[in-house]
Amino acid sequence: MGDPQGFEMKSAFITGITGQDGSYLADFLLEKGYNVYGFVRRVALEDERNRLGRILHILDDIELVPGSLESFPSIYKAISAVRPDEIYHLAAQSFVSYRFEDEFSTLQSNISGTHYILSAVKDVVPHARFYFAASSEMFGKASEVPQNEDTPFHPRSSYGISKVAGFHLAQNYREAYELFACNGILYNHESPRRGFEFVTRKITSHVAMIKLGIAHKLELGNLDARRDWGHARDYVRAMWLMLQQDKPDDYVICSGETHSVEAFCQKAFATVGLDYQDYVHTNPRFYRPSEKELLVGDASKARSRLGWKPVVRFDGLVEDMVKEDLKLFSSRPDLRATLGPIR
Ligand code: NDP
Ligand code: GDR
Repeated sequence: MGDPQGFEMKSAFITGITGQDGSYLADFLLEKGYNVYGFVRRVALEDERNRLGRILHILDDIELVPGSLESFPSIYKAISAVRPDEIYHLAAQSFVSYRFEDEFSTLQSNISGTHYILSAVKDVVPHARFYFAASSEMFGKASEVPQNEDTPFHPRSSYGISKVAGFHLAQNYREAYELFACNGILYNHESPRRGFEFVTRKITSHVAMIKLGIAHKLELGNLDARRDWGHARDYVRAMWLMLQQDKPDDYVICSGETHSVEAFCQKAFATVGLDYQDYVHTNPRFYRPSEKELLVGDASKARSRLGWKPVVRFDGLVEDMVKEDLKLFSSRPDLRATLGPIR
């Protein structure tokens, strides 16, 4: 597709565009002048308000293509119709669950979905550039701290295993078929668009609801668990930078510092003038099996090769999330009822 001056606009195909990262990436690419296409489940198109909430503001500027990660024909058809220059494969079952019943769907969607997309890209647009959303969960029982691109993988959840498989699929398509395929090994990144089941958003949504008097306590699992947290807006910029290089490669993207869940609570409650100790309780239901290893990354390679570094630091992230949740729950107190039991 071209613009009136004859400048060739690039097209980007994003799987997972309805999620946190996909929505920020779409904002970012639109600002750069891309034609943006999003691969979405058909049910999402029938329930815009609930399922397209993160991209409602850009619906007129993007094109949505229906399909599912479980269906190779739908993926092949979508990529053939769009013929994108860049593919960002972000769709996945992304919650790290240790529950047995989640194992099958996580492995099935995440591994086969990635395989189907790579295979379609190889056949239809072999010169396109491909990004795979890999994860720090691949390091799992990490053998060193901090982790970098050379740290061996030792995943401890079906989610982590599915991401290791996706990582190797992308690497193999790069080596065997010369696809321009990159893996971004991203550590936790959060934002006001984060799903409510993840710990940061669980905390900030409760801080807002408690401040507004529509909730009275917050139940969490392990308060000593530590994470390397950054802002999603910074991390989608890294995805794009990877695909603009001369050669495809793999990169760790992280803040390089860790904070505990308790520190996140302390900061989030303090932002609205409350003491977290008055509201936070632990519940064994939210504990996970052993999390002894410290996941913290070393993004030196991204810094030197991509010129990437995060702009938003821990305090700014927490404040942004609390501020936006206060606005959200002030205007929509009914949302509390729709949240259900947050994991
Ligand atoms: P979200 O959970 O917010 O979004 C996941 C997206 O995947 C949604 O758009 C969802 O669609 C889509 N999806 C899930 N299953 C299917 C399916 N079967 N068919 C089609 N679409 C599907 O995740 P994030 O935005 O936070 O993360 C993006 C990617 O980055 C994921 O792959 C995640 O594993 C990975 N990642 C995330 C990190 C983080 O800290 N955020 C860190 C490292 C990696 P729907 O809305 O219809 O459910
Ligand atoms: P994570 O994110 O598993 O790291 O996966 P999550 O926010 O779910 O957990 C972070 C840490 O908080 C501890 N925790 C709790 N977690 C949740 N969800 N609920 C609780 O009540 C609670 N209490 C304590 C957890 O034990 C954990 O240590 C995210 C996802 O985005 C993945 O897709 C991504 O790959 C990784 O980050 C990097």
